[in-house]
Order: sequence, then C-alpha cells, then structure tokens
Amino acid sequence: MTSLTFLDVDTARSASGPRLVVAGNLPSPWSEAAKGIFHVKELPIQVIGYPRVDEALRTWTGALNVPVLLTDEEPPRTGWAEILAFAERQGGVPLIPAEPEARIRHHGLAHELCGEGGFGWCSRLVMIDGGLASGGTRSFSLPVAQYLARKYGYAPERIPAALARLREVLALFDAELARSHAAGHRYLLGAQLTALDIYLATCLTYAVPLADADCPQLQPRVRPALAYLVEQIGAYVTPALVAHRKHLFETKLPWPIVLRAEAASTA
Ligand SMILES: N[C@@H](CCC(=O)N[C@@H](CS)C(=O)NCC(=O)O)C(=O)O
Repeated sequence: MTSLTFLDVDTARSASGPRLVVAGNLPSPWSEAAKGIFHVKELPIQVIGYPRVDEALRTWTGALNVPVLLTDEEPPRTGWAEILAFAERQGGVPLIPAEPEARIRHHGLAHELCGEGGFGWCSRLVMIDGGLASGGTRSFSLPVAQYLARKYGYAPERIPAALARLREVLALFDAELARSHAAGHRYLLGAQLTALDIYLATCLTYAVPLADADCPQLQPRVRPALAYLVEQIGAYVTPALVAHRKHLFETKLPWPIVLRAEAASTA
C-alpha cells in the first residue's frame, strides 16, 4: 500500500490539499525522493507526473522545474530541504535526526547529493555533455541537451570537475555506509532510516542499470541518457552502494517506480 495517489494534470489543477508535481517521464532523483519521503511517512499526497517542464507549469505552480510541492495557502516549495521540512512537519516516521549535530551532518551530506553542484546536478551535466559532444547520437537528444545546458550551468570545461565530483560523492557515501555498518547499523546515519538514505537510493537510480520492468513508464528517448551516465560512472558505484539501494527499494520505497497516472501518458 502506498499513500501516493497519482492524478492526471487536468484533475490536479482543480484539486486541493498537498499536491506534489514531479517529473513524469524519468525517475529524477529529486522527484523520486520527494515521493519516497511521503510514502515512507505514509502521508497522503496527490502526485502529478508532469509531462514536461513548460510555461504552463510555471503559470500553474510558479516554478520552473520539478518537483514542486503545492499546498492551498503556502508558497510553492521546490527545494529538497523545504519539501522534506514540510513532510516532517506533517508527521509520520521522523526522517531528520533530532539531535543538532546529526541534523547538520544529515543536511550537509544530503546537499552533496541534491544541492547545486552535487550528485544529481553533476549527473545532469555529464548527460548533457554526452548529448552535445555526440551531436545527439548518444545520451540526451540534441534539443533536450541544448535546453538543459542553458538552464543548468553547462560548459564543456566543467565536465572533468563534474566527473571528479561524482566519483568523490560516491566514495564519500561508500565510506559513510562502511562506517555505519562497522558500528552495527543498517542505515547511513545509524539504526534509523533518514531522508539521506532515500536521497542516496533515488540518486543511484541514475547510476545503475535500470531494467524496463523497474520503471515501465520511463520515456524510451531518455533511456540512452541514463545508459550514458552508467557508462561514465557505473564502475565507481560500489557493491555496498548497490546493495543499500536495493535494500531500500525492497523494504521502504515503492517498487517498481511509477512516474505518473497512466492516463497522463505522453508520447
Ligand atoms: N529544485 C530541486 C532540483 C530540481 C531539479 O533540478 N529538477 C530537474 C530534474 S532533472 C528538472 O526539473 N529538470 C527538467 C527541466 O528543468 O526542464 C531542488 O533543489 O531540490
């Protein structure tokens, strides 16, 4: 059972209550983590897998990328930390450590995954580069790569640093996991699951091979971009990281990955 209810875009426009507008075509780490947080907490949330980021999304939500968390009264939330804070306030199992030092560490590490310049961000730069450098024959198609390049700080000379950062973040989380396991704990920051485990699992979805059955609604034209990223960094995803992601999806997160209400499917 999941507390996520998938709505199509038209129904969602006239809905009220908390609504989470997410990437509808691919398992984007930020969108999947936001969904995972509500699911783990068993907090009811209406989820809208948005077909593509466009002017209509801006007019509706006031945001220019996804995820966007809409409530009836409060400003739209688009950042991972704000979305997490909102969910935490609603209740369910706590996903942020209560103790201040642990909380600071949690958010610092989460920023390595979800923040500007972090794992998700650098993954995207590398996928953009794959498309641009190959004239769109690999990774993202040329129009998609060009669109994302303008929007997310792409420059070819930034790619070596982005790849180095990806390797660094993977090594960092492998070491965190090893330290926690050595202390007899199951999760990254100890015996309790935190949002950090969810961010790691959803970021790693980009870095491990994804079978059709794992995410049946993945748009076929996005598949080469994910495959390209696996080619670039897959070798640095350690067996321990793969196993941690697998455990999270087997025991905590919805599986297979659902992106949108079937009716909202786009070509
Ligand atoms: N605002 C998010 C990051 C969201 C983000 O980077 N979204 C990307 C996911 S690939 C997106 O919407 N890309 C599609 C687009 O910009 O058109 C956060 O800071 O937590």
